[in-house]
Amino acid sequence: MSTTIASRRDVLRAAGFGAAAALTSKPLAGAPKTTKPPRGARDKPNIIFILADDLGYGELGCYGQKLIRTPAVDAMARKGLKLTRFHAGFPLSLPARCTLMTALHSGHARCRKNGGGGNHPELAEEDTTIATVLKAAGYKTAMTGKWALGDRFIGCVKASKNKDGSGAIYKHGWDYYFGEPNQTYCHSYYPEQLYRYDRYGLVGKKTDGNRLDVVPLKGNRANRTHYTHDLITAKALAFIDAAKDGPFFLYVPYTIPHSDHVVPELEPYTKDTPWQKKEKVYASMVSRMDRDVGRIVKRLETHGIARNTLVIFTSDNGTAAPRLFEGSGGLPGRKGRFEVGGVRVPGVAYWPGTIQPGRTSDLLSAFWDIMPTCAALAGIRPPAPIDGISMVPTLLGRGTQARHKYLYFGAGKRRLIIRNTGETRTDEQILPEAVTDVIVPTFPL
Ligand SMILES: [Ca+2]
Repeated sequence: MSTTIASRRDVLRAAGFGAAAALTSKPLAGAPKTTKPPRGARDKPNIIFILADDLGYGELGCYGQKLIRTPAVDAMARKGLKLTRFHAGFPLSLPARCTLMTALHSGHARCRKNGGGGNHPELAEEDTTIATVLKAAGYKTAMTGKWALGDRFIGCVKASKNKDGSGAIYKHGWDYYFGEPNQTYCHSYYPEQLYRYDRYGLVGKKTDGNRLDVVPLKGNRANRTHYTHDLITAKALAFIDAAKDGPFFLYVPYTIPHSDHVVPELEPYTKDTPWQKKEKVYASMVSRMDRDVGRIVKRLETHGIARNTLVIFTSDNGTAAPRLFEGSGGLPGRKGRFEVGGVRVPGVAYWPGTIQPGRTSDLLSAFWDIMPTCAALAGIRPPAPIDGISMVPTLLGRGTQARHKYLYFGAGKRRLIIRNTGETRTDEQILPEAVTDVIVPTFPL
């Protein structure tokens, strides 16, 4: 396989990928796999990454939302760092998550379309994810919610799909999983089953390491007993309880507030709120998500680990909210559009004692920066080449922050290039380095 990767990388370098590669730390043969954590950061902090689904740039109070109440995330922003030019990887879920997991933008990443039904693109086995990197650094790794990057797995109750796919969760660095990995099925909030995987028995009964087990929710579609968002939160909290001695990485890819637009209770938007029903339902979903983000932060305090845990809250693409809420926050475009409003998302980082309260940064940044940021905090070298740049200097407010010249988002001829200050090249000059064959970075273990 190494021969294949080397030859691909040579081809990519010839195609102009060298500029992007130069932004990353390139692994050397025989180089140690660990590096020192950055000054000012605690050694191997816990990391929690909470991802809302389809929450636009303007849907939180701390980003100017006037109607939907989001006190918990607003408090995180007030006590932490608010990014004003942070971007999802793509204006749609699946390719955005691929950029997040692999630190490659959509001109280099594996999955460049959303797919649908039974035809979703998936990760290849040789792709390195954030979970793989942090696991190599000694972290316990968990995901509760929407994986989306591989839904063929052993254990699936649909017999026709009961086979091992290259994007199966258990092949990509996770110790624990709970949720529905299929990005179409996961949008039912009252399904008849979910799935779990717990190869070390961290949260409950140990499971086989190479399959997902069904969690039956019989009668749930009719009886509406188990709202999946609530279950996802409960398992996230259970993992924190189990892994509190750290270090751990918890990825919470919520399915909320994506449609189906349905919620158990309309509070806090009562019958007196002069909105349409669908607007109340939507706002209730966002406020429920916010409530549960608050519960996650509270749980850290309960265990006395808040000061040793970085919590990042963001969303996977632009808004799909009812127009009443002006979810793009005045930006052009929304979910699915290659415009700024399709990809710019809230980005809140909370880490009491390390991130100074009340800060705002306009650093041009995106999903592909998350892996190298986590790797730097964990003291491990990320794979290379990747497109991401560590944001640690911005989080800590110290050190020299490397900067992107541009951010690239695209699929075929639909594309968006967001230039940073000082980048004056035309699209035609940028595109040859921004769009290549799939990159397969090397990650020496
Ligand atoms: Ca989405």
